[in-house]
Amino acid sequence: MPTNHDTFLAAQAVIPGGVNSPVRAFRQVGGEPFFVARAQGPYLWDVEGKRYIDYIGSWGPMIAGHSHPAVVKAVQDMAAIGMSYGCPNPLETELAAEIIKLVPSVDLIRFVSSGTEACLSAIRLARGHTGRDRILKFAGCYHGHGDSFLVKAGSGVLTLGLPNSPGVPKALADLTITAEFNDLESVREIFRQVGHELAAVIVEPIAGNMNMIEPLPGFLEGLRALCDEHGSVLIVDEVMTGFRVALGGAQAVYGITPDITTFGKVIGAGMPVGAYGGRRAIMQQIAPLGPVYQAGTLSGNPIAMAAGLANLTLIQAPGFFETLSARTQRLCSGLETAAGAAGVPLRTLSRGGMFGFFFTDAPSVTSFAAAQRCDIEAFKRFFHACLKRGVYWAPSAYEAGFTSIAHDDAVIDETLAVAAEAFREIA
Ligand code: KE4
Repeated sequence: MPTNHDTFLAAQAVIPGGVNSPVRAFRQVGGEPFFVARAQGPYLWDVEGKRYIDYIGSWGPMIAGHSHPAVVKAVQDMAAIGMSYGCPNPLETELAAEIIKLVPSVDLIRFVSSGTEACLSAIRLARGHTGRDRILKFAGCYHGHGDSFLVKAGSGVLTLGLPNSPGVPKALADLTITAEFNDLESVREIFRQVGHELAAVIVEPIAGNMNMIEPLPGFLEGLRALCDEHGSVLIVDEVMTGFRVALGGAQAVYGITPDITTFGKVIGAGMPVGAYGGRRAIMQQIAPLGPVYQAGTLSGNPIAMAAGLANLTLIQAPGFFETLSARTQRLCSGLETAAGAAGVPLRTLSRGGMFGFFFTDAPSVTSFAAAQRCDIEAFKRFFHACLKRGVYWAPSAYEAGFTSIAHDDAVIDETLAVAAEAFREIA
């Protein structure tokens, strides 16, 4: 039986860092990543046969649990009659209609193959629609690895401590202005100075790439008002929060109406899918209807569409989000209780099937700076103390966590028992 270490060495011989996405490399937490052999429900098994309770779920898509039978059947049935056509197929229309039904702000939607592609396409569309070049994002937020976004980005960029990525032309990076999440005054000031030049504001409605930080009351509403006042496009990046924090996404939770919404993860159920959609007046400018170009060989891939449709059917089951939310809340309150019993300061929060926890005694964490002041070393120790006991959190203090409907009460109880031991170990 191969070891994780040998598998990692083999991977490093042919793949940069041995991984196809940097955050998987355990660089922030230390140690070496394990390599997954198979997954089922809430569990991963590594190549050595060790089982983990998985709180990443492929970074969000696996909301119904790994290899849900309905999703697997949809993929198998579709694969048997075609893998990819490069021609339109009815499933694209079905999935588009399903998303539009669930997200009223979307009149038209275009499928792509990743969240990155969705976000960079949305920015291009906003720039084409307004004729403006500048965009505004928030420090610590992550919208994929498109050049315009690798400016004070979150997720893996933050994990690796890369303020900005080399290779992004300065002339392009200079067109990206960053403000502070939850600091509406910092946004107002930028609009005062260059509002007439801003093509778009792009925001994660719940920041999930600097750990998890919810919007303060009035923050998202303020962005909407400023965009209306200055003729800028409001892009709400729901790649992570879409169909994850609520059936209608974060925009349903906070009552915000984007001009464009980006999607990913859950709508593909683990298959490569992203999407961007929004108001007809904007979306109809996308080629071939309009002049803003965007294309993709595998966009609307039938297997990915079938998987996404199966996932969206599963999450519309009666009580799905009520059950998912209740279990995630129980996980978080149980973590706080266990940490408190060990004298470890911990704050948690959750919304639907998304959660975060911070090693801090601050009453709450509502900014990127506050997230960076938390005890990262304590997180690293806790991460490994849990990992060796079979519970797998995101290998970075700057990521959110994800539950699935397969994380039943017994799985939550097992997790909390492991966490209690881990908190005692690190106290
Ligand atoms: P992808 O290109 O990775 O499919 O999506 C980019 C993206 C866009 N917008 C938001 C809000 C996102 O969270 C992401 C990707 N999320 C990270 C996890 N924080 C993906 C994990 C990884 O990079 O390996």
